[in-house]
Amino acid sequence: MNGVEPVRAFIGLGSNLDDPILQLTQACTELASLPECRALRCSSLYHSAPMGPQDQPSFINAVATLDTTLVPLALLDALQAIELRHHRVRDGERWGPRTLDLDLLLYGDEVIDEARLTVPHPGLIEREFVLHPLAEIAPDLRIPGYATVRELAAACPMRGLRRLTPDQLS
Ligand code: A4P
Ligand code: MG
Repeated sequence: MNGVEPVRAFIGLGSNLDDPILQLTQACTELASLPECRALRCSSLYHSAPMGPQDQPSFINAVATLDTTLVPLALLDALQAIELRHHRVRDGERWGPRTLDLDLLLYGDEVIDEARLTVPHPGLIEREFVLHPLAEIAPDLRIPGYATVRELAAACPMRGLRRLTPDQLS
């Protein structure tokens, strides 16, 4: 990383196509080798019911954290480049199935409202498949404008969310 002070960012990972467990495992490795980034942790993988259209496979979700000197839009570019390498197709269906979705959940305590980027991610505070993995790796984190992750997760129903056990990963 360069001389700029790094910022801690949190990334939400999701997949429900083409071997989702492998998609997420590989994506965590790719996040770890991004330039100007130092990967810190990836949560366990979680099995979740689809939010949005129900005629699609269930999802695998996780949250990863890294320290970075990339500015937010450069980090978003890097995340979208990884999505493309995973053959992510955007066909216009909102919340439709995808090989890999990488959402920038938090970038330090910055609040960003730009055409291409909203941070904190708007779904963060109500999605069980984001809050519970995030609570596993950063329970004391305070979401700008809200509460701690621990408090938000405690108030968020599981809606069938399950942490995958080691034998389910192989
Ligand atoms: N964008 C703005 N802010 C951000 C941000 N913080 N992080 C813009 C990432 N992107 C951000 O995203 C559309 C545009 O959002 C991007 O071009 C970027 O400039 P996209 O990835 O192309 O489209 P999308 O993901 O289909 O749209 P959306 O509304 O972001 O969907 P979500 O919120 O990502 O939800 N069910 C389960 N169980 N688990 C899931 O992970 N995911 C979704 C998608 C639906 N149902 C799910 C899950
Ligand atoms: Mg997305």
